[in-house]
Amino acid sequence: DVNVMKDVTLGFGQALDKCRQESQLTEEKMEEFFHFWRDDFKFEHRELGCAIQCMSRHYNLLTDSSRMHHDNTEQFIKSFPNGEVLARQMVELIHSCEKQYDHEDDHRWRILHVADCLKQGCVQRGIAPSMEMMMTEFIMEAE
Ligand code: B8M
Repeated sequence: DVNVMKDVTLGFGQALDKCRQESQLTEEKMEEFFHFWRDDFKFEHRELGCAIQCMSRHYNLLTDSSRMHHDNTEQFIKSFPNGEVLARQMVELIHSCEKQYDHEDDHRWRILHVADCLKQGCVQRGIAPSMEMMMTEFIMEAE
């Protein structure tokens, strides 16, 4: 549900600061990770693919071939409140997105397309958090 995705996004987003430098993702290209859920967010900077790769590695969610590590990703999602309700669905969604872009040899571009595909899949399934929810929670956590 949307609350689970909100928590997973904020948890995953914690790694953005660590990954900014190595990915060269400037604040202009992405201020905070939760902007991912904005309606008008554009998946066009390879630097974002670099950042997501770095962030996924930080949580040990990638295999040696820079594909999703299924078990670790399932456990990661389950580590959030009610995560068990979405974990399998998310892993399946990400995997189907990966298959769609398997021809892309550049890991960063592929990961960027997979992230876009994941977002669209979440929107279709009604589990995408609204920007209002994301911002409210983000501000509450900062206080
Ligand atoms: C891994 C679940 C994190 C969900 C957090 C919200 C959005 C994050 C997008 C990252 C997309 C992960 C794509 C990595 C797949 C590599 O082929």
